[in-house]
Amino acid sequence: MNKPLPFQVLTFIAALGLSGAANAAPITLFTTDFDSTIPTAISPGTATLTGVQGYAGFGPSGNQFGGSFLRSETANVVTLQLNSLPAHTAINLSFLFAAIDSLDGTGTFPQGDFFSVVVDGSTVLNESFANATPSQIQSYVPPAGVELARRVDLGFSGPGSYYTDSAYNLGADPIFSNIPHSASTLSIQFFIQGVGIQSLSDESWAMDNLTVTAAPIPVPAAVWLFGSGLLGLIGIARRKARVS
Ligand SMILES: [Ca+2]
Ligand SMILES: [Ca+2]
Ligand SMILES: [Ca+2]
Repeated sequence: MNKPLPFQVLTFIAALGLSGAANAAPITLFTTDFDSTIPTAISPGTATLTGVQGYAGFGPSGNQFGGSFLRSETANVVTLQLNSLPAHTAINLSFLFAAIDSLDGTGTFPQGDFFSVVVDGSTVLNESFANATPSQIQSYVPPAGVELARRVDLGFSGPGSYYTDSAYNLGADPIFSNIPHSASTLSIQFFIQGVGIQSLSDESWAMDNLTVTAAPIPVPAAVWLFGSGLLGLIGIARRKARVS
């Protein structure tokens, strides 16, 4: 009469299989609020941690500008390099973006200000941002929920004139979700490309709350079959126990 032990063992094994199959929550690969230090995974170039000034409080609950952020001049590249990543099939990128002062959109000062995000050499975003005048052309059209503030004074140079500012929750743009990626290393570059750099007192950009998550490898159907097979065995064992 040793049926309780196998039943418990089988139940335990089946539970392991089922919990594994249900474990589809994203894995956090990297996250920082830029409030204390620049993480070693980031090569900032000339970008520095700077108080967020008037950007404080913009953003959805739990993901708002605050403390300090990483502020860059144009023509500087900020690189995030992650290594030894767990198995995954896609990544999600989340960050707040500050378009600071007189960024010139698809303009001529000197060649327009296009913000780019490049993942392992592939361009995910390359759009212009315009702050200086209402007549400038901004190529970036934010999906619903992405724009937090547009052409208002949030600090830095200004106020007013050419020095209005804008804020975006770029992580809410679907283009940053489910980016196919499975390599064990990940390199993400952020920059406003520039020929003829303009100074920080003229225009700049910044990011806050940078987070990278990954979709884990889906549990193969075989595991489901294995788990359901075990449940079947448990049923047989219980029926046999009742018969005997
Ligand atoms: Ca911050
Ligand atoms: Ca410019
Ligand atoms: Ca400003």
